[in-house]
Amino acid sequence: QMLKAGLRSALKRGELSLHFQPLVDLRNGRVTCLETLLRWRHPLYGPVSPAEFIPLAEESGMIIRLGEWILRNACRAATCWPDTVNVAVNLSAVQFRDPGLLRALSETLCVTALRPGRLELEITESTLLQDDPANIATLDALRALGVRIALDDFGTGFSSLGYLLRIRFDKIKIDRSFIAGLPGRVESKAIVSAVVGMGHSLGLSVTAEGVETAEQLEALRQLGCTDAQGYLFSPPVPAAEVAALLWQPC
Ligand code: G
Ligand code: G
Ligand code: MN
Ligand code: NA
Repeated sequence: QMLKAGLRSALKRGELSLHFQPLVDLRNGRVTCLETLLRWRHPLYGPVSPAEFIPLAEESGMIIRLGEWILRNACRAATCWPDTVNVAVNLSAVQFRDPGLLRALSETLCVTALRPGRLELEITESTLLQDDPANIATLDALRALGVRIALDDFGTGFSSLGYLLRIRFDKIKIDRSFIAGLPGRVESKAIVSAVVGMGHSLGLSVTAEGVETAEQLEALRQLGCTDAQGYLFSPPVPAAEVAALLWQPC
């Protein structure tokens, strides 16, 4: 419809931009990574959520070109940050299944000269939903490039435990619906505690998403979570404001 047509010209007209939200190390308050979140300011409708327009871009196939644009600009931005700070990029399911992904990715790493270990690709459980051998091959090939893989929105899909058996992820990101119940709700605490324990036993770092209160943060510290992300630390900010975040530990 209207949005779909608008999306095609949005890139050309400069209506799309990248915001970055920090992940903070719970031991020392340092920013370990920034997650890239796409923003679209439509000339008539104002800000449109990626939750609304990414599915449209997937339907039209435009997500491939858009995804490459996001990757390139995110990697380019990260080259201006300290080498200890990684950049995370969300991969849509359509991008993940695209046979051109690996080539586009190695090209991006080459052109931007970003150290591959600084790029974290966030893949949701639902992307891996079909137990397809091709998924394993893709994940293996991505890891062979030297990039890191994070399992995003953990706990909201259905399939990831089996994948944890066969794939080396680097990070688990616990979905914010589990964090919302902290510190009071015993079920939330039990689940977060179990995921943190499992993650650490597997040698993975564990990030809590959607941390909004000091009480949640304290609970996550006690549970041994590796790092945290959420409005308590910072909303997603434009690239120009990242420097201020990096110089002001939480
Ligand atoms: O930023 P929030 O900002 O409202 O994002 C909403 C949803 O859109 C989240 O599920 C987020 O992962 C997804 N999203 C945001 N930016 C991107 C992006 O660059 N690529 C993909 N594939 N998804 C994104
Ligand atoms: O699906 P993914 O985790 O990639 O999406 C990140 C989404 O979470 C974005 O929409 C981002 O704006 C949103 N977000 C980031 N921090 C918080 C928070 O503290 N609370 C809530 N409710 N949403 C958040
Ligand atoms: Mn994400
Ligand atoms: Na998430």
